[in-house]
Amino acid sequence: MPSTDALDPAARRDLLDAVGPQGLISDADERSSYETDWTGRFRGRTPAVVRPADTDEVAAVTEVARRHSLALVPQGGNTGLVGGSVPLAGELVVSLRRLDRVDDVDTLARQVTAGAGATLGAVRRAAHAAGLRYAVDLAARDSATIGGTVATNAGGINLIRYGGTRQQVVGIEAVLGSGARIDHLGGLLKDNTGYDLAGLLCGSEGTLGLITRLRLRLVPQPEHTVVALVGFGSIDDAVAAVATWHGAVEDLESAELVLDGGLRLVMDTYDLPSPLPRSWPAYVLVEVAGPTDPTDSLAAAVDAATGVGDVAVATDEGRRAELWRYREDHTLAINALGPPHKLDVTLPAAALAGFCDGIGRQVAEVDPAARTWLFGHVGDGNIHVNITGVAPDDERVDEAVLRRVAELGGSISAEHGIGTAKRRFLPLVHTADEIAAMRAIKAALDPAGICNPNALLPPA
Ligand code: FAD
Ligand code: 2HG
Ligand code: ZN
Repeated sequence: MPSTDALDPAARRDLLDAVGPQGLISDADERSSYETDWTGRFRGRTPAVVRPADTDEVAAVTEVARRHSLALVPQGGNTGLVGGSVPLAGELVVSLRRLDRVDDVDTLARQVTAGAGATLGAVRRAAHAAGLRYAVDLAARDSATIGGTVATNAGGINLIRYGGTRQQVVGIEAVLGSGARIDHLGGLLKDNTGYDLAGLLCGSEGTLGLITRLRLRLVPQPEHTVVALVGFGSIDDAVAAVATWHGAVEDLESAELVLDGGLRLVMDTYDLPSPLPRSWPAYVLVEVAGPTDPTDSLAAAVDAATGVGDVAVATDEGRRAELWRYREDHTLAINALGPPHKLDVTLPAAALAGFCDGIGRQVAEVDPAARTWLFGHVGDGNIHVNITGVAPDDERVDEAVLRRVAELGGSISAEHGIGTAKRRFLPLVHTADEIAAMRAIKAALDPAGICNPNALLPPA
């Protein structure tokens, strides 16, 4: 697929016919925020940003792309962390953000239909107003779009309880690279009628088509929520405690690991007070929510854990949010140090603590200037390895971490996806036959290869 360093006049004319002047951004200043990713590590260039207003316009744009052999990068909120949403090879950016309608919540079915461009926050607010909750949540909630979260199969802070995005999608509308439309928004919970196309598009990272609308399941709102930040004497103790809470604590919503270095960075960057009287090598932020007050059962589980130090507990919303800041603001605080390398990995339970203990040293052996930050969804075995002090295009530390993860039987992407950043490492975790099967699916649904051709699958 040729890249589109410049758009030829005929293609521009056809795009204008497809989306109208208000749907096409050519001005360099206006394009720039679509060309650089959230971390600042991945910077590309696009000849134009196309902003279709509805599904018909999305279909018309793909038709123009096929006619003129234009590669497309679908883009939602551009909060992706693996370089998959920006035009690194001169692709056309297709922003889905104008498809932002959220329909009335169907309280009987406990479902809602939303346009791909609606933010996660907007969907969550609509569900909340109807007395329900959309179960996926993450810190970029007010920028990330529902389409982007489905395209990346986003995980987030509540996966431990409700599953990831794929588990919430009960219907999908999309325009495939071939031009074929998927229109399956019925939301039937039992629908055993062949290939799971919604499941396939979930996590496809824009490589098969453009997602335009979604039908999502909603869950009840909990009546009581309690958050605790628990200090531990070691990472091993923190990881072991979370493993026991898994079975013992009913209604466990989140279990997030924070280390002392990261906590200090957040405190220093945002001038926050220390959350506990003393500092500890490791912390777990744990949230429990249910129909009855879970404070006592959480306190009992914390007391029973080994290596527990100080504990801060919050039940009211404001204080809970204060405690969450120490965890959620890691991403912003690390970014303030310069574009990080982000490796979002899962480890098998038995390898988790050892990996966390040793990986910083291994990175330093590869590049003594590198600094490693670890945090994340420890309850799911998912650790975010952030590395600062390394040039954006120097992949030696990425390779060392991902090879170590693969040796330990882990995954090189727990939740952010493969994007462009990790595509060359996909063979570490998939066989040649598996990658060939993925290529065959891509070739069948996007035969002209117009959809995000430089993401996910390794270079041929
Ligand atoms: P984009 O970044 O615009 O795109 C991401 C990918 O999806 C690209 O490959 C793009 O081509 C494709 N895409 C986007 N929209 C569509 C569409 N409509 N149709 C087809 N393809 C499409 N991720 C997690 O999993 N868990 C977290 O806890 C989490 N926390 C985060 C916290 C912060 C502060 C930030 C900045 C990011 C976080 N992320 C997290 C990463 C990011 O928010 C998610 O990957 C999110 O799902 C991306 O949504 P988006 O709309 O920004 O997609
Ligand atoms: C989170 O869990 C996100 O906060 C971002 O997935 C992780 O910054 C990161 O690496
Ligand atoms: Zn995460």
